[in-house]
Amino acid sequence: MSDGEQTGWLGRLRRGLGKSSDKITGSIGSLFRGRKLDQAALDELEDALITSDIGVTTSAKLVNALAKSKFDKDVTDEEVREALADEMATVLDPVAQPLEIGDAHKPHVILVCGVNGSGKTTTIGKLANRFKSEGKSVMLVAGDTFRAAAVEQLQVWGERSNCPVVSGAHGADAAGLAYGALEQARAQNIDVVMIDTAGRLQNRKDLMAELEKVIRVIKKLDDSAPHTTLLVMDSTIGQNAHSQVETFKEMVNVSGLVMTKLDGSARGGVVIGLAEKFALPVHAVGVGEGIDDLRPFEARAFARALMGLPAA
Ligand SMILES: Nc1nc2c(ncn2[C@@H]2O[C@H](COP(=O)(O)OP(=O)(O)OP(=O)(O)O)[C@@H](O)[C@H]2O)c(=O)[nH]1
Ligand SMILES: [Mg+2]
Repeated sequence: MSDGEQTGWLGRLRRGLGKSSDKITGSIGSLFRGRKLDQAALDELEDALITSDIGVTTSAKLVNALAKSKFDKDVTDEEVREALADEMATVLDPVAQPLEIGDAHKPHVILVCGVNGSGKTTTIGKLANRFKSEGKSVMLVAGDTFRAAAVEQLQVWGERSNCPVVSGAHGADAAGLAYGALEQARAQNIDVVMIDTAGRLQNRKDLMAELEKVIRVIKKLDDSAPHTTLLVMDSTIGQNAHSQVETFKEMVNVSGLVMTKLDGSARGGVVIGLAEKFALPVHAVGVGEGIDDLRPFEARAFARALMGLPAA
């Protein structure tokens, strides 16, 4: 691995995925020490993938694909990892879609939802910084009006990225706040409006209703808004991610995912299962708490990092 790769984005991704990768490659390594890829080996490999949060269906698919090319052959641990990385990249490739902000809508409204602590506010801060560096004007809306710390946290990110933050009085109606902000953004010719929302537990019907109301109300100003509805997911939750996506999809028209906390998560494999099950675009991944720690999701780089392989 070159120095540039160590310190660059791929190096960070590799370090970030280190725990997930150690978990999977550790089991593959112990399975394939001078061994034929027979049925027993395939079964054990499938189990190892399932326990790495890749999911039952996807693990079976990956193992079947591997069996096609390598069954009954002597394989090394590295060959298995290379072949799996290729298969994973094939699953991930269709969902690896960077978040594009076109010129079609001004402002382009991004609604950001997800359960408590998933990384919504942090992701908004990181995205704001990215959009600003691309020369766009950005407005942030503190839609979590109940938690004072939530507003302050967004304000800190607003200062860091030099973006105005619209907030309301404590307990103010989030939908009304979003409506007012959108009016302001139009008057000021703002390019991108990002609406932060309160952490929504799946069983909190009132909070879900609030989210629906925000959408209903902003549609009164622009019936095509929100143009992007991001679901921010904490990747450390593993398989629970599936039920979270399902619940949010029922409530709002989720247009894409951001997977956070891939650094330090041992459960990064979940991204592969989600890709296969929901086929939702994965716009970006969070690999740290800093302003630059949000990266476009790259299928091949991710798959290889997860398999502990150097970038191809
Ligand atoms: N390591 C790491 N930490 C992250 C990442 N994204 C967010 N965090 C941290 O996760 C914690 C929660 O992030 P927030 O952005 O406050 O999450 P939230 O979804 O806005 O939370 P609520 O507003 O309480 O619902 C914070 O300590 C963040 O710094 C990431 O990609 N990696
Ligand atoms: Mg928040």
